[in-house]
Amino acid sequence: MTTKNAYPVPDDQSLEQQYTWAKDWYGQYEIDTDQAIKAALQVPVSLHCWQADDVHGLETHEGQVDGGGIMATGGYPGCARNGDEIRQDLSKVLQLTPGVLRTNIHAFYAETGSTPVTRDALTADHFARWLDWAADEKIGLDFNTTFFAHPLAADGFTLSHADAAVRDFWVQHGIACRHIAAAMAERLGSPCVLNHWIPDGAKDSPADRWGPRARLVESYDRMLDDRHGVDRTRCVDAVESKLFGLGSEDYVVGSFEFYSAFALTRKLLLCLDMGHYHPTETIHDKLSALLQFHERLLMHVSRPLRWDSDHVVIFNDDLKAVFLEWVRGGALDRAVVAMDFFDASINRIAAYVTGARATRKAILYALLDPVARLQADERAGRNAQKLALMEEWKTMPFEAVWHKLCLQGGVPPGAAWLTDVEAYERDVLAQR
Ligand code: RNT
Ligand code: ZN
Repeated sequence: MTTKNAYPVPDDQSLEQQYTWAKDWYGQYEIDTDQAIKAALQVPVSLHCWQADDVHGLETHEGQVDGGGIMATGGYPGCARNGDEIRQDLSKVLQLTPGVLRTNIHAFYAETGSTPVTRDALTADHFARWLDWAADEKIGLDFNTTFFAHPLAADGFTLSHADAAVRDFWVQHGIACRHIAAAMAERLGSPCVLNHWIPDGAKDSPADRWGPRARLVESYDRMLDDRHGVDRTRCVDAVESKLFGLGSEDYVVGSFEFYSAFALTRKLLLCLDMGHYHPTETIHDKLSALLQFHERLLMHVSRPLRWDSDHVVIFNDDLKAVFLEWVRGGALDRAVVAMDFFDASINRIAAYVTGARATRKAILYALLDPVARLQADERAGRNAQKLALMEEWKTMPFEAVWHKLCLQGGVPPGAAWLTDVEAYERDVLAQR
């Protein structure tokens, strides 16, 4: 063991020895750990930009309007205050997280200088700095319409609003964002997923659940009309459902049923956020059902704690179950993975890295699963053997393979990345 810092990791030689042993052990079950590492590193994970600044956005000139139930709690020092600081933080996260990463930005992270630009008039020029940064980092960008934190969203309705003028503003925002997403894809040479989430809903006992949903269909259809000339191979529209939110406890217009049917009929990507269901409901069982009909699914990797709390993602049973499902169905290439959480109560960079590394870890864990063996046992009625093997798998020498993935991905193994984050906190965050 080297103990040159507070977060010791085994030396390179011990790591190599451990890996050789683990490789052999998994190999006896016909699992190729080298292959698993290679495949796990290649799955793109889209890093959300909004953990860096507690989902504030950059529209300072318009004045911040809260709303939509999106609120990071906590007051840990070091919050990013502008686009440059957010990008600086994200670059640090990219350095400490293994594998292919992208970055996911929200429309209200536009940088329009001293000229206020309304959301329906945004263009790719307002994201020039993001584009330059992404090109520099050699990563792709994903994008999101921002239908919250705005005076025209303050009464809880946007695309489904009863007032046609309000709906129209948001439709125009959607169209503007679709053009921006296509431009991002063109510039960076990789399709851009444009996710749409709206806060629309009612706190209590709506007398009309039908009108808003009918209007929502109509608004989206206008927004997604191909006559706007948006190239769908570049801008990949996704829609995200939700069960309830702060201020929309009784009724959410864009519910799961609404969007599953809508996405299917309009050939859109359906987005499943891990925190958007009943408190005891998890998403892994939904995959094999939805994927009979959908080509791909977008996942918002998040962690609900008693409610849609957006806690930092950790390597827990829910996360493992989700990626195991993708792998057991031979469908990992149909998963579109994006992170969505925000915690302002701890070091924000550590929050990012913890969540992103946990996500990559769960992908690797799933790729080391003895799927063929488990499924053969099940077919043969050897269910006790199947269950016992699933249990044994939880204590296989996974750690050694994870360390190896980190080394191959060019990032520190173990907890050593915390040394970097602590230095960054001292030198950068504490100076803000
Ligand atoms: C809200 C959705 C949505 C947002 C981001 C900021 O409940 O999860 O994805 O978290 O768009
Ligand atoms: Zn989400």
